Amino acid sequence: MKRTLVICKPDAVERGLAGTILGRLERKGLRLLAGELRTIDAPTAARHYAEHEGKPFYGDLIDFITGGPSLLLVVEGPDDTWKIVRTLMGPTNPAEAPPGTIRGDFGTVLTENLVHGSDGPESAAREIEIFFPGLAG
Ligand code: 3AN
Repeated sequence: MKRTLVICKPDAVERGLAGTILGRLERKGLRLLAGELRTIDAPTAARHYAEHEGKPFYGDLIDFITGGPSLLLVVEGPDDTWKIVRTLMGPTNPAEAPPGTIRGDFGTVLTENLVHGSDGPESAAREIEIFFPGLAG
């Protein structure tokens, strides 16, 4: 799987970091295939975060991701591009994200962690289909 979905979340757009995040992906050598500034609606957010349904933070997660425009991206690179993106992002918890990663450099809050990247080849295909039908490749 050479493509993956990236979401610059509402906090990133609000803080003016969407371009910086996209720039880091491009400078790494990944190619931008699709991009759109879009406020994710609740049914789409529920599809995207289906694996988290029932968890204590689920409601807040849906409220947050639907709370303002996100920059939705499909990027392409070599096999396992999803993994390259995850490495650039850093771990979910900004307290554990090393400097040099997106979350390590720009975030302090677990729930407002700037960016989403698919966590495997199946997730990448599933998530691209949710936001950009036909682009999973
Ligand atoms: P990632 O975004 O690194 O793939 P996931 O998919 O485990 O992480 O979680 C999705 C989002 O849910 C995270 N980006 C974070 O905003 C939120 N989240 C995950 N775990 C927790 C938690 N224990 N408490 C609050 N929010 C969480």
